Amino acid sequence: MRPSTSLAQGLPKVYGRALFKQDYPQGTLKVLLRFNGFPTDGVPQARAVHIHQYGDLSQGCESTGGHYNPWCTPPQPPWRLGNFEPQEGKINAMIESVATLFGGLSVIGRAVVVHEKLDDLGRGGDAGTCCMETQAGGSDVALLAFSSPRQWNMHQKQYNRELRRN
Ligand SMILES: [Cu+2]
Repeated sequence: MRPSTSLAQGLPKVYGRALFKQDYPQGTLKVLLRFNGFPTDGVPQARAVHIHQYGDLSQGCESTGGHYNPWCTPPQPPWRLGNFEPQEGKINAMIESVATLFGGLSVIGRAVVVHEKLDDLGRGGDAGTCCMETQAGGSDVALLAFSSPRQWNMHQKQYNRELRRN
């Protein structure tokens, strides 16, 4: 994860990793989010983390397109990874997702976006173009690519260590 190139001045720059693990096509997809660089002063702002359609980071959030939504009316859209509130400038979270790393609907090659604000779960209108709307003000982007199990194992250990500390 690195700051979007179209990030407005004065917005926090977020770094870190979004790691996805799914052992077989019907298996549960686990997502490990480890980000830092959020403001540590004031009330923490929850952030929406989404999967966007294109893994094109050339123009930051803008070139990642809308939300990756391969199904028309899913009960739980796979692009919505959730809202996360930073603690002491960090997000350290493990979730399960209905997205998949297998087959034609795989999210590999797409983008993970950390938005400046939280996702109001559709109450604010069509979130499909959130890069172009108010949430777009600040976002940080990452490309979903294959990696060896080393990354997952290392970050899972760090995740567990931080959980124990809090
Ligand atoms: Cu989004």
